[in-house]
Amino acid sequence: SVGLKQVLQDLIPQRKHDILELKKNYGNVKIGDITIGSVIGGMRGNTSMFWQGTSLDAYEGIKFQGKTIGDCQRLLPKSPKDSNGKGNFLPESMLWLLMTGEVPSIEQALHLSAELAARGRQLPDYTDKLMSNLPSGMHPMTQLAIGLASMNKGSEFARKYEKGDIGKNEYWEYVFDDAINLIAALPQLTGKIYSNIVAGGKPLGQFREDCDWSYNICSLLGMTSEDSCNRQNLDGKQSEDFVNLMRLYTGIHVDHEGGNVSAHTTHLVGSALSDPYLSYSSGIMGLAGPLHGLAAQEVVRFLIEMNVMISSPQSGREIEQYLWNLLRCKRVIPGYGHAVLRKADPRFIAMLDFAKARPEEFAQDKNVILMEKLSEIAPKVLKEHGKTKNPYPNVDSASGILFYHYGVTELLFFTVIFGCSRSMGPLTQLVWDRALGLPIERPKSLDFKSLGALCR
Ligand code: FAM
Repeated sequence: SVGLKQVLQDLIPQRKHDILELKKNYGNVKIGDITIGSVIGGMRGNTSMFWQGTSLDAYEGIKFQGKTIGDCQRLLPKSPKDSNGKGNFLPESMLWLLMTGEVPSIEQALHLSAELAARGRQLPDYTDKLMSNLPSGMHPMTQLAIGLASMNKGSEFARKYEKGDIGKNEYWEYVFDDAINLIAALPQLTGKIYSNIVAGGKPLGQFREDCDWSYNICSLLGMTSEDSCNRQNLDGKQSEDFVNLMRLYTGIHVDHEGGNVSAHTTHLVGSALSDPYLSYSSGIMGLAGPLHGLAAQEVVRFLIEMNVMISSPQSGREIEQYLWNLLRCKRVIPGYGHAVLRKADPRFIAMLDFAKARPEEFAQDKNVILMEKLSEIAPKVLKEHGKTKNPYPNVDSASGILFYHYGVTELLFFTVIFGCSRSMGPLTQLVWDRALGLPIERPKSLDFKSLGALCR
């Protein structure tokens, strides 16, 4: 079938059987020990979540249903409209892979893309009005969380649950419909937020039902040479490159295992049977934190500030000095370090490769040059400093500065684009959570007294 829901319908009985078997036959198998260190240390090392779409290896980085970024770039269908065929895969293909575990055919990917475009044509009236009336200057991530939470008014799952006429076995179907509607609405919602920030709410571009999800995000930001006001006067090639940057970025930021703040929050809130809009809106609130999704903005600010202070972005000695000064002031080097990874994030490398493949475009961009140079110098400095467990660049090291290059310069806005992409992984898991009948999450907590008792 070319229909994602139908394919899931066929897959679910087997997976449900598998999870019941695991519970029945292996429910008491031990996975690891929980230490006091992990209880007071952000639960590091506690392997305690079920998450199917992606897995994260400290050295290999992210895998999407077992496939590396390189595999995905080779295997996942691209837009047939790409003029040179060298573009990035469609995030819609990635969504299919996450949901089903299978690489979609081009027909399946395009069918899903068309479905998202048909459902995403316009925002619900009430959300549109609400977004138009938000106070100016409101943080873009607050706007996104509000917009998403407001869409719970149209939640199929919440409506059916309230009526009391669905059984547990059917939950996933309505969660699926909400999830697809939510993802479909993100280009319009993102465009609305951006227009609130830069144009007093005046639309910046057209939504095209015959175009893919990422193209519509770009058009509604006013960043394509057709269909939008083309705020930055990008020529045809730049505009095509920007759409491909968006496909690349939104294709590889979809998910990063279950334990990160945005994914975990979505899953936790959803476990209380809050609908996908409320669940993902909560995830977005977590993504807004500076140690999580907001880091991309910090990196851009950092690169711009450093370029003012040094004589050239190629000056290794001055960069090194700048970093040491920062560390002496007990500040972190933004874009470096990771809670799980212990090597350069392959998502960073994919973004860097995007820039390297376009030497003429980026040759004069001091910030992009510095971003690249920094990735050679910062790991050496952090290793010598000796505290950071992962001295290598993380995902946020490159992405923001590439958007900045093309003219998206409103730093607080970057995380909204992250939020578009990140919807796909956690919402996939939410569908599977309900399909597999996973229960409400309720870990046990300990106070000082009980911890003390364990130490005696
Ligand atoms: N610069 C300087 N010091 C750093 C550092 C960095 N980039 N990364 C870690 N450290 C320090 C850290 O502050 C801690 O010091 P204290 O013992 O004095 O508290 C020590 O090294 C050990 O930390 P860790 O175990 O290596 O890292 P954590 O797992 O606690 O934290 C990060 C992980 C990502 C929060 C941390 O590396 C950081 O703050 N990095 C800079 C901010 C950033 O780039 N965030 C983006 C994360 C990204 F992947 C995402 O989620 N979007």
